[in-house]
Amino acid sequence: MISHIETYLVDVPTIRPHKLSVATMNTQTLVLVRIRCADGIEGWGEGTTIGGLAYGEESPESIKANIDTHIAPLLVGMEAGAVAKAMAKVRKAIQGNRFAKCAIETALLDAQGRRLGVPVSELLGGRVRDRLPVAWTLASGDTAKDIAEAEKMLELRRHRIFKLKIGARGVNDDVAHVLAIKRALGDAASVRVDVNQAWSELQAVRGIAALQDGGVDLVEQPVRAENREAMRRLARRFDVAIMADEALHGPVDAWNIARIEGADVFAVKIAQSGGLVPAQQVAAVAQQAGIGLYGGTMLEGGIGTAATAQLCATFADLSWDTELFGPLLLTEEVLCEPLVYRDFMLEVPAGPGLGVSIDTDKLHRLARK
Ligand code: MUC
Ligand code: MG
Repeated sequence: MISHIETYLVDVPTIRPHKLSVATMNTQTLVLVRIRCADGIEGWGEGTTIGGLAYGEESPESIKANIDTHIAPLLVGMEAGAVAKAMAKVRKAIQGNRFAKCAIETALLDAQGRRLGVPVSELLGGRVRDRLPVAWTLASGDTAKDIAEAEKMLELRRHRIFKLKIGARGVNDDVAHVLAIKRALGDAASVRVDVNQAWSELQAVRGIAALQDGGVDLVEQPVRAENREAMRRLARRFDVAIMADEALHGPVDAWNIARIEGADVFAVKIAQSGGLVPAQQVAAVAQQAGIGLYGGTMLEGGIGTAATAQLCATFADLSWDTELFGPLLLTEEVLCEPLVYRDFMLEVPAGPGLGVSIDTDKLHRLARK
């Protein structure tokens, strides 16, 4: 039986400013959920977002408040092992709030995996891989600093895929910045960009043409999420891969984008999709439609990152890798044992549930009072 649901906000400074077109992050606020069950088992989940309300329509505070006030009371007293039943109740009673739902579903699956002695990947059908390639985001805002950072990552054998955050400056300045980095790194690295919706369609046509010529491999969410027709036209016009991110709020969006051939690649995000199971459905739509998969992040800490890793481990085809580097951008760790990044890969935890354990003393010290 589900007996208690607790939520925590944890403000963690980033290792350097992280500049996106929509926000500059100096701290990240982790939203963590603990579900305690009457059989003594507990599960952890995460529903972390980016930049307050700058990125999505849920804020850390709204996620916490809506779990505490509206979702937890629906679940307390329900059978803890009946995860699908619990989530069906939540999805029927609660509109939207996908990040909150993701945190809850993750915690229930973590608890159930522990109960059964299997990793969450096995509850999702079983893993086909134990290691995931991990991209790093260059977003210091300075070309020379970004090049030095990328070179360090290559030398450490931590990352050889780099995603550049653009869209805050003019198109020409952004293109010059990206191409300088691509020239410096050469064929040793895959260079990709994320515009975070900042371009008009005309700016996108100009920007993508230059990026494609310069050897960039992928362009993420160049235009507004709602502008699916523009995404379709860009995907048809260019050979370089066009990826949908903010446009994907779960399986129905995935279906509607796939139907019009509105992207070449989907960034699969568990929180944006509303949980691990809907995210798996997003991936299923993509695979049936011949759309490539990429394991996306909301710059979560270790819990959300482990959860996405458990899901990505079940994807038969993960042609565009992952960006599960969230914990590496943060100055504090809430896991007892950090996730293992080695040889350009993240190792998918092998233990029961998410395969990670939480340092609760540290969490209580760091949590917002
Ligand atoms: C996004 O839009 O993809 C993921 C990596 C990163 O640096 O920012 C995010 C959000
Ligand atoms: Mg993105």
